[in-house]
Amino acid sequence: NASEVLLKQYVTDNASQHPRKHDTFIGYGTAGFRTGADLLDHVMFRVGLISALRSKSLGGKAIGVMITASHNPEPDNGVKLVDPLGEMLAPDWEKLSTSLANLSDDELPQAIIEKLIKPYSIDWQAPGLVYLGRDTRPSSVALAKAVIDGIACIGCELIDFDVVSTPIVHYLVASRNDESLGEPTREGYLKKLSGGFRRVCSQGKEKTRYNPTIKVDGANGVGAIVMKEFADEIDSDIIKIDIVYDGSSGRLNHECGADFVKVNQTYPPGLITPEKAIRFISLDGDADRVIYFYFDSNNAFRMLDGDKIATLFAEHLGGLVKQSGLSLSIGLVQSAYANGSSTNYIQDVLGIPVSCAPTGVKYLHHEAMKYDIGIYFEANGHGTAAFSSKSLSLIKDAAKSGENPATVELYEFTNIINSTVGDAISDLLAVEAILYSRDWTIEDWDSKYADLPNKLMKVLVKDRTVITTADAERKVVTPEGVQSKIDNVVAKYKNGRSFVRPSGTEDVVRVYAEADTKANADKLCSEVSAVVF
Ligand code: NG1
Ligand code: ZN
Repeated sequence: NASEVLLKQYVTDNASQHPRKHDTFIGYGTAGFRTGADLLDHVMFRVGLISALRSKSLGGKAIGVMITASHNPEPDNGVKLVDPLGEMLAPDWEKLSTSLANLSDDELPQAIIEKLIKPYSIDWQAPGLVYLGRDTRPSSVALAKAVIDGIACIGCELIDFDVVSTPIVHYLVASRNDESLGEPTREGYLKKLSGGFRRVCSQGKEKTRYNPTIKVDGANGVGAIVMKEFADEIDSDIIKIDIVYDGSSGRLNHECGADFVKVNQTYPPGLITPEKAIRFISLDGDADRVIYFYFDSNNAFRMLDGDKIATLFAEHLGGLVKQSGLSLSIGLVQSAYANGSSTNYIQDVLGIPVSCAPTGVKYLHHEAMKYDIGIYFEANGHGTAAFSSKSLSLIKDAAKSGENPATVELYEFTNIINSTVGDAISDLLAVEAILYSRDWTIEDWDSKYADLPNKLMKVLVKDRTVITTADAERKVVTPEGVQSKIDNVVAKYKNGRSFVRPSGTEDVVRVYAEADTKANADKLCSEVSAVVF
């Protein structure tokens, strides 16, 4: 029909501005499309098309597009789509995105009709809305232009938020589609989180242990920019925020940031004088991951990762729920990378149920939604507490009278916490508010349980897809026989645990091991790698 002919003509004309210049296969993985920035121009144009049509297929609801390669090196880039509730893209559209991204320019126009317009009965001339954001990578500017061209080709409203963190894009999309979540502007985000934080941190009696000074490692990325906005918004009597790796000189994620600290289990080398008694906080390149660290009285480096943050959230929010007398279920979701000690602490000491989901926050988020308050974190510092709409309205109503301080505080945590997705700065504010509320030092927090020494290795293989797993990635299914060999090796180690899985974001296989000592964890990790490869 005429409308289809017209659309095909538009796609043909505009795609020629963003031709597919190579035939490297690029798939929509756990973090969207992610690879070298120079391979992505045509993918971005197509993502523009897809995002506009996704919005139109959902009656014009806002859809998000975020251009970033997160913690990966600066020359990489990537893009992911955000669905209307602020959640990750629906799985069928992930598959469609992969298939459309890898077609030739000639095949594309007809495929848009056959794979999107017809099966989803999309009126491509109906209204649509896309929210666009990008990180600070130099390549993100041109790649954003390609997305914009794709959106314009379909004809769809676009709001471009320029340089912004990934979690802000999730918040903006979610609040645009559900106004009870807050005002759908950057200002609205800042005001909601900082307001809750300020109110919690000006309550209660004088603090004797909590030290309101923090040093934030912005990974030389957008996190530094957003953190600066919060520092301007929050009175320095409440918290003193010093930002380092703010992007003024060093390269993005280079020897700094949350991934560097977590993977190397050390502090960024540029922090020349490790100061005692200060909390250091490393964000990643798009500000959705956060890792705490400090130097203890012996000047030893101590790291508090996503598992430590998750347990702190669980302990505090769990306590507030009890004190408020509200009937709300609370649970915690981890991935296989969670430290065994954290799992034991949450289950045995806190008495809060724990479940394990496959790597990737979308799986954790999904599992967390089974609770009224579902806390989930990856060990690498990506996570949040997801409040169900039932819990949000219950807490809000109960807090109105102001009678029970625990209920009021719980309500304020629903403002501080970006419930749509892991958000480094929101998590940081929540951790600080909890430490303040409990009048804890970072040592107090750290002393709750001791991490088992662990090791994470990357192994380069010819074809990582030969390894398949089950049981939330904790057991190898193929190649056959590998799992029993791993079991035999693990059995030799005290507190030993190890697993192997193909990465969803890099062309490597990851091997994880933990054991009673660091030397044993390292040894177990090498032994398991040797068994597999
Ligand atoms: P892969 O590459 O699938 O291991 C990594 C992280 C995930 C998640 C994704 C998305 C580890 C071990 N894996 O996934 O937790 O954050 O990247 O960014 O940290
Ligand atoms: Zn990230």
